[in-house]
Amino acid sequence: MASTEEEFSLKEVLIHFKSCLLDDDKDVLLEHYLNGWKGLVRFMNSLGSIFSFVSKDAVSKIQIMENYLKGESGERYRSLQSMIEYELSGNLVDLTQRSGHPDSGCRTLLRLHRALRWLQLFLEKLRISSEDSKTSTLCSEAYNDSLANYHPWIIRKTASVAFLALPVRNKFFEVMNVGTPEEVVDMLGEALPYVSKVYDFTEEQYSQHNLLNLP
Ligand code: 1PX
Repeated sequence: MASTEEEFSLKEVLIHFKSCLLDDDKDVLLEHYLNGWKGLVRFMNSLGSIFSFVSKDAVSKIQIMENYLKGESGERYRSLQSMIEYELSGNLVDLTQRSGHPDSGCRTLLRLHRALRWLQLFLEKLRISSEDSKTSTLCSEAYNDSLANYHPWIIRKTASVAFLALPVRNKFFEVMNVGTPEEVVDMLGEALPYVSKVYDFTEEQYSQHNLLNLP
């Protein structure tokens, strides 16, 4: 019988980013968004403990969001738009410095949103990569063009060392458990537009409400 680890496919993870798009791509359902992240973290954990410092931070942010979803105002956290409206109208977001609401849904999700940009860039680089491309280079280029801009030197340094431990391209594709390298490339081509739509919509909402720099 196949083990859970063997059944785990990156395709099933990325599907969550398709199913979180609501109403003609005009909202994002947070439950599916977080399920997408949980699957990604699981994938990252399967790469080894070198990424556990990343995993811990991602898990804690997912947990903060899930607690809101499970809490008494859970219905207000059903979608991105309803969360933003609820937190802003109730003054539940620290806009200039962390104080009364240090872990608002808006600031927590913003961290995941910035990481989604890294994921989008990295997956696109993998999709168009050649067989001899170095995963660590693709990953660190994607990181430097996105998340790194928000991280202090020590985290950037730690991340750049961890990237060196990434498996080579074909091995990395194998871990995704999608099929042949060609099938992986096709799957990425199908899934990435949804990741991009989720990213673009979230970016637009945060920009409209002036939330892109939440402390
Ligand atoms: C086929 C590819 C699939 C790979 C899936 C990998 C999932 C990666 C999940 C990354 C989630 C990272 C969330 C980071 C959020 C963040 O920016 N947090 C920082 C700021 O938080 P704060 O609350 O203080 O404002 C926090 O300081 C972060 C600490 C941890 C280090 C983050 C390094 C991110 C590197 C991302 C690349 C992961 C490489 C995985 C390789 C597959």
